[in-house]
Amino acid sequence: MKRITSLFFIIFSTILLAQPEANYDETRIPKFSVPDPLTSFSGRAITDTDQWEKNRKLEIYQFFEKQIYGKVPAMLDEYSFKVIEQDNNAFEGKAQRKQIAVGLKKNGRTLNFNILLYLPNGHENAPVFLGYNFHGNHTVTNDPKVIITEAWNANNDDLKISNNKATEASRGVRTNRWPITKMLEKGYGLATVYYGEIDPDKNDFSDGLHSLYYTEEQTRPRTNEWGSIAAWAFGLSRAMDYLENDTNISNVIVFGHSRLGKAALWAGVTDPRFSGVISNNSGCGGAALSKRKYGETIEHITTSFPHWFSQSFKKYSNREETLPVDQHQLLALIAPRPLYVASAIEDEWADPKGEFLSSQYASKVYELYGKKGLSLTDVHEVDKPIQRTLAYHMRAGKHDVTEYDWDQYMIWADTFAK
Ligand code: GTR
Repeated sequence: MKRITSLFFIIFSTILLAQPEANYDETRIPKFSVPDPLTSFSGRAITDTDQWEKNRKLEIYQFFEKQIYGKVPAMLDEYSFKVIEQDNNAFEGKAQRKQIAVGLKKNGRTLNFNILLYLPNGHENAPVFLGYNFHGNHTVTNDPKVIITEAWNANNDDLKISNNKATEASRGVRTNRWPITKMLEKGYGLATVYYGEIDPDKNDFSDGLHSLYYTEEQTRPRTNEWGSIAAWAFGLSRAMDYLENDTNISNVIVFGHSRLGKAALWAGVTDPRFSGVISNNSGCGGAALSKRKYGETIEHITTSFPHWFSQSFKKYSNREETLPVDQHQLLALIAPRPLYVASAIEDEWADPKGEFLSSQYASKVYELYGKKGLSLTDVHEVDKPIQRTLAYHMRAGKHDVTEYDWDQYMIWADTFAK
């Protein structure tokens, strides 16, 4: 009997979790029209930045806010910052290291997260990259002083994380994604936060930032309220609250890879204090067009990660044609601030071409401000970065963040952040 029950369970869960196959064939992409960033939902043409800002930008923003990422229900009651560790001679004298404890308070409940900050010595007023890491601040460097996170962590054998807890064993396991010495030598600082301290990445709303806001009977956000991406974006803004008051920092460029690239884009849209935004391989629900249905689709993403978005986003699963917006308009909401979209040619799941087209279609809005983006005649080629105010590159290789990516970001940031 036990065996029959477990057989049923296996069959049932396979049916439930079955994902449609992804399409990787350009000839099978549905015919679709790209919603024009410069024509309002009511059909009016937008011809200047004033009309864009007062009307069109707002209606696009509100759509993404309610239907896709979800609304932040309210501001916090209180927040606090405390430098809990500092060393002015970190990284062989190249950097000042600070670890800052941030406390967020709502309805008498609190959530704490730590910012790890390195600032380049010898540069008085440095630009800083702010980006989440996937497994803890201690994974981005071998620096023995970096505090190990206590928060829930996704198990990963390669990164030596088990029992959902980070330990000393995972110190420095992700240094490949964070060329900190190079950043410091080039006059950039780095601020990083473990995203799991804001909201653990699991389909469970009982913990993390969301839970601070609940009324007594509430167990999850309301229909149009925030999923995890919006919560992570909110966390980036709270880190910014500290960084903007550090007199050694000139400006902050928000960065993110993959799911954290989606969060970086939404943070860039919702918080104009970020002077630049970098989306590294953000794919579906990030920089890639949804209507192409190439690689990961809304159906895939809302099935595997139902907690990432507003519950309303599911309505568009397999009904992309009914979406009055697409992700190029998310990019356009960042204009005229510098934006870098990066893909990797083997990262087909994230649809590199969809990210390139999205960058091209967003560029209209940059042009409205007299800024340069991608033109419709630009070609999509490997390792040929196109660096304008809206910049793009497609790197050789897989879904990852590499030194090549950072080299491009720094060349580009040199043009506006210093
Ligand atoms: C994948 C997901 C992608 C991307 C990626 C990541 O499983 O389907 O949208 O976010 O995870 O974050 O590494």
